[in-house]
Amino acid sequence: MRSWSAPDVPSLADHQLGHGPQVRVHDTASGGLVDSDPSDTARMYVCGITPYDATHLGHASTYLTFDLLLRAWRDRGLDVSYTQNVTDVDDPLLERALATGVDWEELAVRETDLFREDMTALRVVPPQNFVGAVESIPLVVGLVKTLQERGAVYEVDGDLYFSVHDDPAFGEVSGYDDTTMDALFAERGGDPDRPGKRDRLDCLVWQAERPGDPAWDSSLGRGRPGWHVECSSMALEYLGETIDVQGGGSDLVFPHHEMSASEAQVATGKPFAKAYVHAGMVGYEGEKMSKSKGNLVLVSALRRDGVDPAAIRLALLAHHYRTDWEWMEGPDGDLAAAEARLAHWREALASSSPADAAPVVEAVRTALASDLDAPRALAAVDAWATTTLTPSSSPHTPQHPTAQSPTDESATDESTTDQSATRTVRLVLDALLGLTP
Ligand code: 5CA
Ligand code: ZN
Repeated sequence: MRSWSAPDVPSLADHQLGHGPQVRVHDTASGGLVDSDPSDTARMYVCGITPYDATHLGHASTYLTFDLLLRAWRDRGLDVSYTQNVTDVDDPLLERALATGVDWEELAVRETDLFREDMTALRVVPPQNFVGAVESIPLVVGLVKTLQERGAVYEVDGDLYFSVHDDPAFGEVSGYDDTTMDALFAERGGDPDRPGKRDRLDCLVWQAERPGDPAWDSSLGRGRPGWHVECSSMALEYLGETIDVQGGGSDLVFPHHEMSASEAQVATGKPFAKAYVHAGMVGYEGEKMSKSKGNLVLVSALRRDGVDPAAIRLALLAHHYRTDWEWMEGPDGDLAAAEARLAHWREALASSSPADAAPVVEAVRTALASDLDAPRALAAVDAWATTTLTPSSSPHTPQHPTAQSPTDESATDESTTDQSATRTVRLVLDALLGLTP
């Protein structure tokens, strides 16, 4: 399906600032930091939305995490091949459509459109492949057939199940014990108690048509895809075997990422991903922000209220991606803090005697390459702004009265004095943090 329009991402290397360091990210499977430094192209699959309600701040925070990774990789000098799905047919979407009397396809189209608008407003770089589940049914069927050939699929009353223990590595993504897996499987859409299953954890890959549900003809019979196999089939199709990063929120570690990795591994005989990267959960009013609970702060609602999208982006980046945190409102809340921070930066960026930018370039790059430490990167910009605005601090470089505009292409030496320092800080903010204050 159509992706969204790409923000312009400048290259620091094009401005004589070289490339950033090797990027390290936390891998859930190994429990530690891994070097993610493919030789030329980094391949990333990020689990996309189920479009039955608009983008909330939890979704936005997860997609910003992978936006930072993409920007850090590009700054490193890599090309990035990025695929993201849209689960445009699944139980929660169909249930919401039924409950609200809306056609499920219309609901999916409407919410996906809103998601695109939100991502555009937040300056999130779009995936090259933004792919719906419905349009991927042939891919799912192909993968299920391969799994059948491997003897890893069986039937229960017309539905097809993947036998998870056909993957010797099953369990290695989450590292969870059997009890935890069983509980989470039941909680997150699985059916451990269904009679006829060989193992409680085996997951549905093809669901035979149910009365009233949408279904498609296929060589597997008339029906619709299971959830996990949707993501493994798309990742294999668009990115190939052993991708660099499989990403999503931490609520997807099990069963979703465990199952999709095992499906791909049984099909290919190779590891699914080199790193499984998970963003922490954003909470609100004491609980995980979620469409099913309805405790949402929507990006679109904030935008409608006139909130600057840069402030939303900054508020989310102020939390390290791996921590769970809660969105707070009011004068001491997240948005107010981000707005104050932006105002401070804007004041510094307007100063005629900016502080040296070199430490900002170095600190932001180092912070992002160290497991996407955005809070540390933002602190480096704060420090620059404070130094710039402190009259008694070390002598700032002299002003050059003709190089005022950050878009003035005539000034080419970015690393030296005066307004080129401002220009360099703007470049770093734009290229690495997606902020154009
Ligand atoms: N369509 C599936 C993935 S294939 C899905 O989980 N959709 S979703 O709409 O429920 O979530 C979209 C993305 O946002 C997922 O990566 C999910 O892990 C992440 N997410 C959902 N809720 C939160 C939250 N409260 N905080 C952070 N990330 C979240
Ligand atoms: Zn997924």
